[in-house]
Amino acid sequence: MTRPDAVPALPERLAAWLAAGHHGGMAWMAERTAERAGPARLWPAVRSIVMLGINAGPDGDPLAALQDSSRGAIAVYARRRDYHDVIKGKLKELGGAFAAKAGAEIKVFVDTAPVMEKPLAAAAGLGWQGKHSVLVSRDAGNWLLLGALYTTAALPVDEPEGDHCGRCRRCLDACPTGAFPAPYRLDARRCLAYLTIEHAGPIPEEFRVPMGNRVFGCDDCLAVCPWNKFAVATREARLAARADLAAPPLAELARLDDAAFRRRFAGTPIKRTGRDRFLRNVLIAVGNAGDQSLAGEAERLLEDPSPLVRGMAVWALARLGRLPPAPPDEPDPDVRVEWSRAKNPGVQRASPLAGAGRRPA
Ligand code: B12
Ligand code: SF4
Ligand code: SF4
Repeated sequence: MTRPDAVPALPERLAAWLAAGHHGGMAWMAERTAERAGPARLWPAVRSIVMLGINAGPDGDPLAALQDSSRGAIAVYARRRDYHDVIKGKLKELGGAFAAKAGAEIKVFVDTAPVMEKPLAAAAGLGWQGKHSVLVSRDAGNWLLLGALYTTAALPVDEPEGDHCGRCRRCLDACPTGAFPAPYRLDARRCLAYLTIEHAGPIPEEFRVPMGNRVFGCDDCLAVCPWNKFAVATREARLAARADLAAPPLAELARLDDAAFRRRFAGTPIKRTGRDRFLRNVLIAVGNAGDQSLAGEAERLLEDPSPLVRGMAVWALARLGRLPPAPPDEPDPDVRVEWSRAKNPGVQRASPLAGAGRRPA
């Protein structure tokens, strides 16, 4: 439990992150910033904040899927039912009982409003923000997922948790794309979680090879944290991992049309990207797999109605050394660029991120 004004530095820190452009294309992060950094601006009647963390720990090695390049690696949090629904249900239950007993008003949020959940959770004593910026708990490592309950009741506050990262920098060194310009700072534009989930267009070329077979999200910086030694698999039945999402074969994923995508990922966080963005990611993984038996999947997707998918099919086939002649009538300019890059690999396309955030020394 904490107070709405527990972290006075929030407006300044959020402003610095946005000013550096580290939010990339997440324009919604730059909207309602006063409310996001100031809980009392979001709801003037709020007097206390209860932060909740649910243990969503994996039941095995979270990075095991990276070892098999013929399969897609999906982040731990997305291999199961959408946590937003699960946590919101629990918050409503808890909040309803609390409101009735305390005679206070409540509002509950799980990413449904401008709220900065990690610093509030740290202020409420759930853990501390590690150098990868994610909340680390002494008990659950960095596998807690968070939710917030704002209330008009004046509650006693908890002590904030101190920083226990010490000299460790494993998460910073594990990042395959150098997304941390400094400890505690993340440049989302270089983060594979952002690029595979939030980013709408073609993934900038410099990140395609480092993506490997990650088709949705990334857990590398989380998985290496030594505090995970105290973590256990989630005991929440509604967050149990779905076996079919642990490491699905790329050949299977490459065949999903819109309806099959929605059927397969209904109720999971993966539905967020939509089929075309997901197939974009799958095709990059196909290119990186180096497996000629997957070339047929990419060839078929050269004819896909989505330019995003066609463009990545070109890239995948070029990487597999199986590029056919370019069609004379490609209508989409982005796909034409992919063809010309693939045919003239020496010509470097300027990255929109050139110079943005380097791997820390
Ligand atoms: C936007 C967002 C993203 C973006 C940007 C991530 C980011 N670090 O900001 C992207 C798409 C990249 C992303 C990725 C992931 N996300 Co996300 N994301 C969010 C979201 C919606 C907002 C985060 C935010 O406010 N960012 C703005 C920045 C400015 O805030 P900040 O990260 O706290 O930054 C702080 C530091 O810069 C710090 N700072 C600056 N200088 C200094 C100096 C010192 C000494 C210190 C201590 C701090 C400090 O001050 C800032 C304010 O606290 C939250 C949900 C929510 N509403 O809070 C989920 C959330 C953070 N995500 C979550 C998860 C699980 C992930 C992924 C693990 C998913 C995955 N496996 O692919 C990755 C992790 C990547 C990473 N290393 O962060 C969970 C994290 C749970 C936890 N234990 O903390 C959250 C809380 C969702 C939830 N409800 O559980 N995410
Ligand atoms: S989620 Fe992956 S890409 Fe993003 S910061 Fe962590 S290790 Fe780097
Ligand atoms: S890996 Fe090390 S530096 Fe990173 S959050 Fe964990 S303890 Fe902190």
